[in-house]
Amino acid sequence: MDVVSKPITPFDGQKPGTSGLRKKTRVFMEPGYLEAFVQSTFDAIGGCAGKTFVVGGDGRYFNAEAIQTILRMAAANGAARCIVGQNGLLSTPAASNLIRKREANGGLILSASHNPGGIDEDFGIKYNIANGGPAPESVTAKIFENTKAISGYKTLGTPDIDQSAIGETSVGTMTVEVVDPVTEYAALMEELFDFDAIRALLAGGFSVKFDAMHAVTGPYATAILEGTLGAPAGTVLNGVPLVDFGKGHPDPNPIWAKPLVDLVMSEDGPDFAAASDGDGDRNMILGKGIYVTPSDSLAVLAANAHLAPGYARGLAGVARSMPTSRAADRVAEKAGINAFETPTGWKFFGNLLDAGKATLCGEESAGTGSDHVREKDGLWAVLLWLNVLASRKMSVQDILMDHWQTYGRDYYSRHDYEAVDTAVAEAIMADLQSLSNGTMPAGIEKIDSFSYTDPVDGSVSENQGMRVFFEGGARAVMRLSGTGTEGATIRLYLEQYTPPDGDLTIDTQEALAPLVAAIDKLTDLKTRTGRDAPDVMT
Ligand code: VG1
Ligand code: CO
Repeated sequence: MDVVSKPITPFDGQKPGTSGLRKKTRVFMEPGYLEAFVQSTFDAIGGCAGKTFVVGGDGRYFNAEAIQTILRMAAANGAARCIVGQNGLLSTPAASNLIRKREANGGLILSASHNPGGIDEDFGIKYNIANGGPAPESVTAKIFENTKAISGYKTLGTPDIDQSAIGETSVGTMTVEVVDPVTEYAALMEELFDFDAIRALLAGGFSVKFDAMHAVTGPYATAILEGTLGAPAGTVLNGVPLVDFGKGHPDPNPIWAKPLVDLVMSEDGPDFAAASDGDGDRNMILGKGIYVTPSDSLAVLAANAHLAPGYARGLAGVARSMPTSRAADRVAEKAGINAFETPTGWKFFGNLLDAGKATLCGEESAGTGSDHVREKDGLWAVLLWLNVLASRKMSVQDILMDHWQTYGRDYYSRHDYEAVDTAVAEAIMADLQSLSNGTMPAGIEKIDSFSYTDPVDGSVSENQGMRVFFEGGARAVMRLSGTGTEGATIRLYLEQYTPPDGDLTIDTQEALAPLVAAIDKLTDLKTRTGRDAPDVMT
């Protein structure tokens, strides 16, 4: 095996964000760019000698080429085996599952998630550790340090492998195993859920639509929903993964999955509908005539998970990211189980799940998951909802109303201001930071900057977003996105609690309008960003 060492100089800005490194695809295609990050990663984990990695991605433009590069580099760095999804495809949760099931040392996942794909759109890569979860900050910090000092990378001069052929082949002395991306994941789902009950629900005429948005979940949803569970052909929409996601934003929210929302709001819409994102870790849940906010979905699932066989013994606890509404906390409190509030990003849930402190986790950004893997999992959330619906024999709307009548309702919305001038966005955050140290303006109880101490390893993560607590219980959170590739994205998270005997059926944006006005008064957001409305509201 002739290892080739190629000299290289560091690239600026290879700092992993909320979920790995994301850049414009053309940036990743610059000679040596991907290689510099991959070598820095291998060096950060103490090399590859004798190790096994899982490699796959969401199938976007440059996915297949990046995999060939990674395989040659892994082999040159001494890895023993790489397990690769057929045609380079692995959803993020399926990759997490494979890492765990096959006891791999880690994995490289290629995705920019919900960001569009294509030569002029976005690409991304992240490293997951042996527990199947995103590398913690201690590892990503080391990777970033390495990228600043890198002087070369190792590769081989071997030809590309055939990613479509299931079975074993080799790259240098390393074995490459191409596996069906769906099989092991589908088996795991069957262990967790009452497939017979879901089958009976569907056979009884309960109608379902799942929008895979031309992203990675197509093959998974088709095999499980239409195959194993017997949903009629056509249940899965946009089920064929495309390198450019059919030119869409594979982001399962009411803006980017509008056709699906319109469908459930129509007269003859399905009883239940859902969508997933580019890499299959997010989910959007809809019922006939209703959109379930991700924060509510987490709370409803926490209250009902015991109805699924995999969670029949109850939950150890529920964890949510800080900007996610406090609806899940109310369920945890009533059930007498742990509730955790972590910074944004799935990597912060790993320790809680590994330690058995939390069973369900969720983020307001349409991410829900459990201890079955160490990533959020879109299709899992859909199947858990279907299991709950099969068991409770109620509509989505009735389940939600029943939930609010028990726990009260946290009216919730996120407003995004995209591609804002970075200096302006940073100044808005800095001003909020200084406000937190002064006397509180009228109507505001407290402003603080969220900092998290991991209860398992004691690591501290500071500056994870500004929180504004209003008198009367409303809360607003502001933070800058760590996944964007252009300028800054300001995320404004708004929530207002109404108790069970309050008005539970107000329009969400109407319920939150006073809060929006108060935040604008506090930060002068609209004038400073030059926008009269957010780009996206979810
Ligand atoms: C966003 C979401 C966050 C999520 C992250 C990765 O991050 O807000 O909740 O964990 O994306 O999800 P940010 O920093 O842009 O707010 V995914 O599906 O893009 O891997
Ligand atoms: Co995603």
